[in-house]
Amino acid sequence: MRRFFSAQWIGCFLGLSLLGATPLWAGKQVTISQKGKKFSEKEITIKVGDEIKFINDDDTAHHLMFKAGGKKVSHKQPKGADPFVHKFEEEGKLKVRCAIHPKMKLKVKVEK
Ligand SMILES: [Cu+2]
Repeated sequence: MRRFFSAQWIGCFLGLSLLGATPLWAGKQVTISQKGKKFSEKEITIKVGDEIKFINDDDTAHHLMFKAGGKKVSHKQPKGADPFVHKFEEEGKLKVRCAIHPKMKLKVKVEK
């Protein structure tokens, strides 16, 4: 019987990690900034497992609000606050809004 984890495979994975390649199973990270009371994109498409890093580049506070994977996310981000990173684990469409500025909207499509 052939073993699934052959020495070649292990060698290959080790080689990739040594080269600093992104492992196939790791999601990517997309940065969205908030400036001029707008998100830097109107809509984005990401994959399940990807993360969005929200940055507040404004002179004012923002308050991120969205529903992803059946959970409500509410994150206040004052001026100069640390970035907020969220990992999207489920497929679907959602809207990210700001509780303070109703005109701010970002459509997010999470694909498999
Ligand atoms: Cu805002």
